[in-house]
Amino acid sequence: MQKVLVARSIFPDVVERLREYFEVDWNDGPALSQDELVRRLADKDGALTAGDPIGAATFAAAPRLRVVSNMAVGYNNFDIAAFNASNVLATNTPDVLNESTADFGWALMMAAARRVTESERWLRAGEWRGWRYDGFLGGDIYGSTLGIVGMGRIGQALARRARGFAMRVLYHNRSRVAPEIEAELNAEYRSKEDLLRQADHVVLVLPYTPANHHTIGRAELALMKPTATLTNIARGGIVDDAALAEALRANRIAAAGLDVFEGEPSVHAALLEVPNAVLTPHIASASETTRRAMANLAADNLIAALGAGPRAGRPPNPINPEVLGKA
Ligand code: 8YV
Repeated sequence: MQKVLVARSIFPDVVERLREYFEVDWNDGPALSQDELVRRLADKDGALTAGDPIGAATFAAAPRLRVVSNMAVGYNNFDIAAFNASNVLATNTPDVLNESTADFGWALMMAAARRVTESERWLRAGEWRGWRYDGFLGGDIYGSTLGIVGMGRIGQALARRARGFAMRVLYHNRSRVAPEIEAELNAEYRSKEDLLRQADHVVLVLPYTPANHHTIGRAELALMKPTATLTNIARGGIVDDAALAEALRANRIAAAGLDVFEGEPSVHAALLEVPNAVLTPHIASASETTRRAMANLAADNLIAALGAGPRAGRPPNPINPEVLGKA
């Protein structure tokens, strides 16, 4: 029987599905250290990960490994060149999280603009003495300008929701999306700089790549309106968190909504101190339904890539399909 490692705590019934086909080594606890992960992969044919770093060092120590299935759409934890060099298939879980992640982007953006968590902390601290005309004044969402950086599937789901708020939608992306999608979303392409200058609410939904490191840093924050908000539901490292904390502290922008951080689960100390940041622990895809769909899709990919189940040999979401059949 083939052996697989489930490197993370996931829904037990999904692990049971895997047990129908494989001998499963399940790490139902905190994330494994890199050494422990490599050690436990040594005799495995496949693995299910969620953000765990996988690259050349893993493959050197795991000669049987044929597939690593990431329970995430983002796969910046995978060194794809190393996967290709070792003929290991990488898979991810796109699409099933688009709508929940877009919902959460809106939740963060609205909470930041209308100071939801800041005013709640104040209320809970017993500071509320009565209504005031100027209590926690924020910025409007309705009728404002939304700027989406990264117009992939999640960016488009975000844009679709803007219609109900009568927003103007600007976007920036590596390349323009098809004219019919621009027309459907009523979205206008801008350079990153123009988008930052013009948007009232900027939302980041682009993948992390070395080229996107600190796409938003001191210079970019300086372009934004002092009344603007910045929301990051993409990846830590896309924003320079130290520069952002400084901009928030000095009120150079109004507020931020952040679900991802450089070096998470650590959060930059200065971000923890500023009142105008809404901070959540990487939960944008975390609706019950969506996380179940992601876990099941990650299992489908693993089962199919190892030649089992109804889609044997045809995993639904190969990232590097060129290695299929080579292992
Ligand atoms: C994952 C995410 O749950 O899919 C992604 O890229 O950011 C999240 O939905 C997380 O990355 C764990 O793998």
